[in-house]
Amino acid sequence: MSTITETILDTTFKKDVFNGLTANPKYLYSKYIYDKRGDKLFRDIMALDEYYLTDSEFEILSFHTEAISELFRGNGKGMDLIELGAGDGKKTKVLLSYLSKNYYDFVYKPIDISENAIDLLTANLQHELPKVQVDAEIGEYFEVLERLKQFNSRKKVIMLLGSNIGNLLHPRAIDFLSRLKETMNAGDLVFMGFDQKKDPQTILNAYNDPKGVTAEFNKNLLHRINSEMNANFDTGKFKHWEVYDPETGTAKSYLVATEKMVVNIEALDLTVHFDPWETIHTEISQKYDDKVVQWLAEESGLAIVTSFSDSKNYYKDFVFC
Ligand code: AVI
Repeated sequence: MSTITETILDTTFKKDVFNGLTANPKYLYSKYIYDKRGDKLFRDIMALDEYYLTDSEFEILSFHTEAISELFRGNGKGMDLIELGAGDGKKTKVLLSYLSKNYYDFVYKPIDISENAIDLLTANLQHELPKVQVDAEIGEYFEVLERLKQFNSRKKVIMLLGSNIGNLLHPRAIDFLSRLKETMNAGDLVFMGFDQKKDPQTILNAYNDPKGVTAEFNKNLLHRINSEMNANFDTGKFKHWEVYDPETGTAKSYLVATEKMVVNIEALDLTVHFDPWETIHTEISQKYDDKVVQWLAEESGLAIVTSFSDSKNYYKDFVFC
């Protein structure tokens, strides 16, 4: 890479886009989908009938509120409920409401990379659950995890809902879980959602809805590059494509160029050539079974305490210590 290029690539986002679009095959990281428009599209996805994950986890949290809250009870000094990737908090509110009504001494610490998501959530909680003490943080999980190490006197429960872990390949998931483990003291817990392997058609439908919301969500990567890096992607000439491998449990999203194209990304001083039907790999959404979760836990030094599933066995929340 020349010195001029290094000067231009002054943010991680720019570096990642440069590396991904000059690679063969091309790729972009799904974490960059989430700007204000991406957050809104994800909320729309969560409201889709086909996207069963939200309802399945909502059912688990609603049916097992008491048992889950009992596991969360503090050690007399209260508890910090730290939610990574808090989103809109719809599911978490079930637990927060129970915890606050049943006199649990706790602080809710939602952490999200999106300032917009945190602002919306904080305002909503102030309105709907004013008694809950909220201490929100904006940041990347790994950055924030380092800071979490200092919360060592009260019990910590680290929550990651929505099968967000599924957007990481297994080695990165193990790295992530290991770093979580490093931030934990005796008595601390992790409460984490894992979308389960199921009828492959159900999974494909969830990631390729007929209204095209997921397609628009995926293409938001290109919209963001257009608006933030002065690029000229014609998003209508890319097709959202989803595949699911029932053997590995990996769902993969692509954007496929439907014709030969030349795209200029001014801020990167980069011209990108697409052959017809060339792909950009954009996201993985891993689906799990018990053996894989057990393996991930063992590799990360975590132990499974228990798990909760919905009535269709579509989804599981695991508790680790
Ligand atoms: C945020 N994440 C867990 C979602 C998922 O299911 O992988 C993102 C998403 N991608 C397409 N639809 C939803």
